[in-house]
Amino acid sequence: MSLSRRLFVGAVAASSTSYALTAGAGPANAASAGTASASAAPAEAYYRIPISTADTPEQLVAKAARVRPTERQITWQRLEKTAFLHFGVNTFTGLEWGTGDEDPKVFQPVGLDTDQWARALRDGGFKLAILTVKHHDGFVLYPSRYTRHSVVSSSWQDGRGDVLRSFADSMRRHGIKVGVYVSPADENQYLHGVYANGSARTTHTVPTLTEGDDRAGEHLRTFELQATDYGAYMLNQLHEVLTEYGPIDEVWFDGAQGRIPPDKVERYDWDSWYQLVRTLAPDATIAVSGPDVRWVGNEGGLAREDEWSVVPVQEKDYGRTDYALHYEAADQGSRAALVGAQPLAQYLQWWPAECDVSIRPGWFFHADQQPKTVEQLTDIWFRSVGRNAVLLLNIPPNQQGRLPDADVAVLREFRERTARELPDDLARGSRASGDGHRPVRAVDGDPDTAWAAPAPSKGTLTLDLGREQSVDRIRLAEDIRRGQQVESAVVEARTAEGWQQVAAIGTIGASRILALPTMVTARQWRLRIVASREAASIAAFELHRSRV
Ligand code: FUL
Repeated sequence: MSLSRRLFVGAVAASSTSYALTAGAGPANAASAGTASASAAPAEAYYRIPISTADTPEQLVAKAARVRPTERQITWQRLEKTAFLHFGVNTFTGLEWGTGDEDPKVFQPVGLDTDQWARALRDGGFKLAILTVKHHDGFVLYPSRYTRHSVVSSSWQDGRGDVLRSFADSMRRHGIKVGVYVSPADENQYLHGVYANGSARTTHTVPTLTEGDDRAGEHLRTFELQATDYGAYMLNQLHEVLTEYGPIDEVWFDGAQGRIPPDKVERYDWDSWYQLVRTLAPDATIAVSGPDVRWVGNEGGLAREDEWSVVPVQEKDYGRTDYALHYEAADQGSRAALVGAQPLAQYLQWWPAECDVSIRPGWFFHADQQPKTVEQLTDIWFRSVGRNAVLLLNIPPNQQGRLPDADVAVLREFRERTARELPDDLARGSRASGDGHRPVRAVDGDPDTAWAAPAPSKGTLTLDLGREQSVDRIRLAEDIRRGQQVESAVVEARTAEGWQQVAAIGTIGASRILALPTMVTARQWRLRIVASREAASIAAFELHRSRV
């Protein structure tokens, strides 16, 4: 049954029926899909487009050119730098993957200070932070009604502690959006609960009221969803998190299994989980094992030089978006990649890359490890934010429940350093000319306006800075509301010898930041589109002289 035809029950059921997760099957795509969903939201009409082995290479690229991000993906992409906080029983046992059998009393963050986390992240320039509400060990950082393997069984704060509450309140007070990591793998539920217990997928009412449930008697909106026993456990926890700690802006479903034996893996109820998230947290991107955000394919925080946001995908399990090419493939989106993926791919989808990496060697805090240097973080920033991806940097709280001073200092210096990499934009407000429409819109500093190149694989945008300027950093951006189109471009500067090429690139996407090998001094600069799918829309052509 398609998601859009699942019915909600409860007081507001009627208003929920227009929901459709696979929004790409909208009117514009229906003809080729043959799977039209009349309820798809118009804003998401091009989020994914079906393809088949019958498509010619030209048809494939024409479809890729028509794929567009959703509003929530655009909002997410503009965050640029997001933070991860791995915190839980592992913080106290020294493990990276817990056993599921930890004594909850090991969890003793006696100096928990989430305001300190929030100040450090704000001062580091982070706009969203994701907390490991539950890692693979299954220990839960808020008092869930569905397990005792949580903060309630710790003597810390006499079992009345709630890290998620404290975290969410602090982040919001400091203007930082809240994200949650809820691990599908759950070793405690595997050992002592319902994980992979062989239960059938049946209809569950969510939330499922527990004995003495404080919500009993309330006018509660409920959902009838297909799930196994463990799938329902996840749904009930997601319901708690999304309704009692929201608004939530990113839900991170990891793909790893922890220590659970590979033959004991649950078949996760992705369709029901996604449906609940979409309904209760409509602005949240569902990341990694999810349809909105793609894991870049490594844990070093590094995007490909040419990183595509339009990629071939297949649907697995109960509706999980998966790569059609291997997740580590060096090329996920060029014309050749689209053709290469054809045997497995079902759709071309806007599935942008998120680059996760830890500031320390481990994801969890270990006293003997040190944070990366500002140099290392800046290199990662060039290769993530500067390559059409969002950076997700993990800063693990220590056993006190604080971010270590050394890491906090590095975060602040990292922010100052990236500001010095791209100080004042020397191209802002310069005289812009060129073919196509409104060249001035590439230099007005507004990400929502763009120069429109005249035709596919054509267009030259020339800037006259009024006087010679020395430049060693360039930032380019496509208006991704018009998709990702540029496949090849060059930047040139007019010197005494005439126009000289200073950089040649493949993709641009939401942001492409270039560090030139040497300073180039010129009054006139131009961007030439060499190859593109549809006509390019360039929202930013920035020139900087770094102060590093
Ligand atoms: C991985 C997990 O296994 C690690 O523990 C960590 O949470 C990382 C971000 O994702 O898949």
